[in-house]
Amino acid sequence: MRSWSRPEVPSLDDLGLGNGPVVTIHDTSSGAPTVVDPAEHARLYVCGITPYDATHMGHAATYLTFDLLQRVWRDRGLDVTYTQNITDVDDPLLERATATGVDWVELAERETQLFREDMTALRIIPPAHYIGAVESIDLVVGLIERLQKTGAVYHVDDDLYFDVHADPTFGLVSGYDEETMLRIFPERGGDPDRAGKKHPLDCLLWQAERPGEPAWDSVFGRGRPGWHIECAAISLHHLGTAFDVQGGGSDLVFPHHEMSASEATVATDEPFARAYVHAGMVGYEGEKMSKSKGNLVLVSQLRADGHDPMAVRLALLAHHYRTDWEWFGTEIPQAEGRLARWRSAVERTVAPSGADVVAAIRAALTDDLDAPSALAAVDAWAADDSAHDPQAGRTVRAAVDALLGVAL
Ligand code: 5CA
Ligand code: ZN
Repeated sequence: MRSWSRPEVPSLDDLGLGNGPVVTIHDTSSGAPTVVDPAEHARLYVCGITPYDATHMGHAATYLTFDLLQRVWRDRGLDVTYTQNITDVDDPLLERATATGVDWVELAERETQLFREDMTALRIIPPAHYIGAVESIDLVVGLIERLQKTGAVYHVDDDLYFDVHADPTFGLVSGYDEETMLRIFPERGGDPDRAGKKHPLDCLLWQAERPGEPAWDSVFGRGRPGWHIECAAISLHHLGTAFDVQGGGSDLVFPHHEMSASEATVATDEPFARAYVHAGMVGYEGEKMSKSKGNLVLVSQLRADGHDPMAVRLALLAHHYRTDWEWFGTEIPQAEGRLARWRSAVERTVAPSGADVVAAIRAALTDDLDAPSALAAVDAWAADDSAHDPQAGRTVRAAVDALLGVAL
């Protein structure tokens, strides 16, 4: 699939500021901070949207999290290969298409296009590989065939299931006990009670054609892929095994990332990702913001209301990515105030040391992507009217652009 336009990212090294430090980030799997410092080349996979409704602030917060990770990696001097999927065929998309009388392909295309426009406006660095499920059917079929060879696949009627106990490390990503898994599984697309399964947690790999639903020919008969195997197949193909970070919102820890990792590990006999990184959930009106509940604050609506996308970005950056938080609406005027203060501060002919601000932003972001502390450092600089550095405005403008993605 076509990705979206790439924002300019200034090189702080080219400005004489050297490269930034190594990033430490919280890994869900180990439950501890982990250093992600590949030699030259970082590989990132982030789970993309299911395109049946417009991008909301929760999605934006999650993609912004991994945008920050890319920016600190780039500032470190690394090349980054970033892959993201689009779940462009799945139950909720088909259900929405039927309910609204729209062709499912058109619905997916329309919402994916709106997502691209939102990501561009927010200056999110695009993935090098932006890959739809529909264009990856062959990859998925190939991965299921590899799994079959290990004996981890069985039939329930004409559908294919993954035997989670084929993976001795099953549970590694979430660390949940079986009771917790069984509670969450049905809430997130799982079918623990389906008759004929070997174990309630076994997950669908291939769903045989259902009347009126899209299906593709395969060696298993006509059908369509399960959700978890789609991300396993796309990431393995475009990034290889043991890539650096598998990312998404915390709602994907289990079953999605657990199952994808298990399927990939059993098929390849290699680790899937080195670290699993999860953004907290953004809520609204007392509940997780979600397309299915309809309690949405849309990026496109904020844009249409005339808000500067840089203020939207700053509103998101004011929250640490790992905390769950609730949208109240007051965030936008606060962010607009901050944006105006920063814009006038960088125009000063002399200002306090720019290099100190760069060091403070780098220190904050490489410490588990602590954006609120980075914002506080720029706030303090903007409020300080002692003046001695004639280059400071230029330096801070470049750092805020390169590291925080905010164009002043
Ligand atoms: N297509 C799948 C992933 S393969 C999916 O979860 N799609 S989604 O459209 O529901 O979500 C897209 C991304 O936004 C996921 O990473 C998800 O974890 C994240 N997300 C969804 N809702 C929220 C929320 N309220 N707050 C923060 N992140 C969210
Ligand atoms: Zn995914």
